[in-house]
Amino acid sequence: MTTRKLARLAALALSTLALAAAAQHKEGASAPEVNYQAGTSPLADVAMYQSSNPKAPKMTQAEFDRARQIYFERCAGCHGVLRKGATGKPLTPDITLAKGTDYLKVFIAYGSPAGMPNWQTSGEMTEADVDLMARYVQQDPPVPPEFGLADMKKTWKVVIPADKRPKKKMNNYNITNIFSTTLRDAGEIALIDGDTKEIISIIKTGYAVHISRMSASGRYLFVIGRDAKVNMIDLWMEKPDTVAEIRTGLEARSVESSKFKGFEDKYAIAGTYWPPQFVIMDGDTLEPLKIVSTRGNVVGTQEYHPEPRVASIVGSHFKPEFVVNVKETGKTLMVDYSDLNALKLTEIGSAPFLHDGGLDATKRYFMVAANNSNKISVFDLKDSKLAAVVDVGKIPHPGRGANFNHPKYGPVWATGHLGDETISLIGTDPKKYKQYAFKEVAKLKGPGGGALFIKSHPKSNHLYSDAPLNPDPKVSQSVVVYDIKNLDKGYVTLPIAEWADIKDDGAKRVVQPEFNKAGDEVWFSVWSAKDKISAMVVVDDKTLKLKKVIKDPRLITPTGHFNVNNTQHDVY
Ligand code: DHE
Repeated sequence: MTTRKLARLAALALSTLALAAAAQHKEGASAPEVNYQAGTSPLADVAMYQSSNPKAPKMTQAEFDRARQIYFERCAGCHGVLRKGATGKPLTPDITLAKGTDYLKVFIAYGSPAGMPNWQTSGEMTEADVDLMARYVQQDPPVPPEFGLADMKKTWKVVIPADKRPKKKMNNYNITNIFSTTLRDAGEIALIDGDTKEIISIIKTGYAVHISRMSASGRYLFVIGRDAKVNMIDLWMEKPDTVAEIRTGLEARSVESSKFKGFEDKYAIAGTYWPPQFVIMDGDTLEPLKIVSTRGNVVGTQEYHPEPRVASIVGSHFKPEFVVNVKETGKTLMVDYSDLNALKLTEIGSAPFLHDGGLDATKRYFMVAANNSNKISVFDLKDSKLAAVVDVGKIPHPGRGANFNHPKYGPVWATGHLGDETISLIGTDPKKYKQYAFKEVAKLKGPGGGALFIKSHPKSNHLYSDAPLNPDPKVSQSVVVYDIKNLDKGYVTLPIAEWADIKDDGAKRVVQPEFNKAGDEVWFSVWSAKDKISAMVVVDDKTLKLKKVIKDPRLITPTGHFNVNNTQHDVY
């Protein structure tokens, strides 16, 4: 095809697609939103059967495998493992075959206003890659293997059996103030002593490790990698280390442990993106006990979804229940674990694209972002029911959110947004502040979109918000702080990356405010690529002045960091 013909076809294709896309997403997604959700998937390395469609353009096995790898590295995060569509559009052969190779090539090369990146013109894919991908998406989507009990058991290892573990704490660390820091691209965590700011140890974990959670007793730390590997780390050991590990699937993001009275440390749970399921495990050994699939029907349309991913999970303090959020179907499952053989599930629908969330200050209400629906769903964990669905800004992203007492509205929970500059405050006290309960009572203005995490602490008068995905480095390399008693005054900016005094040209994105146990320090990661220098920065919460920079060659790509006490007791 000549260049002119290609350009004409591009213009035609883009205008048609822009209309279709605009109908699907009211406004286009920005580059940071797309890049964030289109993260690489560990499924890229999983061998899959070449499922050719006889009507589709030919592909050799080598071409198919290469395209499949690119798909899982670049595309699956938005379009779904089975290409049924998630935050991106569906790409199944019934749709793609009708478009044809040339049309698809233009779309992939130039992108769309709805958020499809311009893979070729941005230089991220070659013309040959684009041709490969245009042919690939017309084949039947290959299905990754399931991962059942037998697969889990093959990967399950009890490194130190429960009866060989220490009977009491064997180290002198103040373990309640340890920070478990994700070293994302190293597949490790760093345990950092919150008192001395020294690294206690670096522990090997799963691929592109994601979050850490604590057992109810505060002894065991659970860490999950994107490859669904769970490490259970005993903080009582002389040198804390892994005592059990398991892979619970092929791709995952969430892990939690049972917190209800009488069930402390009894169970752990991991949710997986693939296969779409969760597994309840023995809290001492990680032995997999009960697997439950989350495939099902989407709230509202009631359409079947073959791969609804498990997003956040929280352990209820009110009942023997895990609260499991199923992303694409928009369903929250209250999983009663008091009898695993007669497992009782209360399924509550709210809005699709449930992602991350946290508890209110009383721990009775769970607030979860239905991110691409621009809503926060609120669940009452005492009565196991939906309390409200609250409209907020564009793509809420709270992490676990932040709780504080608002001078006028009483107790509120806050979320920032990936897609706009606002912070939404939602009232959480239906007794004393009934008129404000579960309503968006105020919006604070921040420096721009790209916010991921927000934090406060019962002992602090401050609210901190990061914006690591903001395109302006001045914004992504700093955090903003609000004085809770004077919210009208706006925010002050802390130049965290500048304080870290890193001499190279890394991205230095400042991510995740996290308090120490006492609530008088806030820790931040300064996150650069794995071949660049990163750091942790500690700020004095009272004075908002720099307290300490932790630099160490072992701190490779630090992102999330979890204070033991605050994670154990859900303080945020
Ligand atoms: Fe996360 C929490 C999924 C990208 C850092 N992330 C979560 C949770 C989910 C999730 C479902 C809630 C777990 C829970 O509470 O049980 N994250 C995803 C993705 O699907 C996404 C968008 C793309 C991907 O490919 O993984 C993604 N996340 C990121 C990042 O790029 C971040 C910024 C850096 C990193 O380490 O990968 C990141 N996610 C985090 C952190 C938390 C998290 C630090 C825990 C927040 C908390 O305070 O609990």
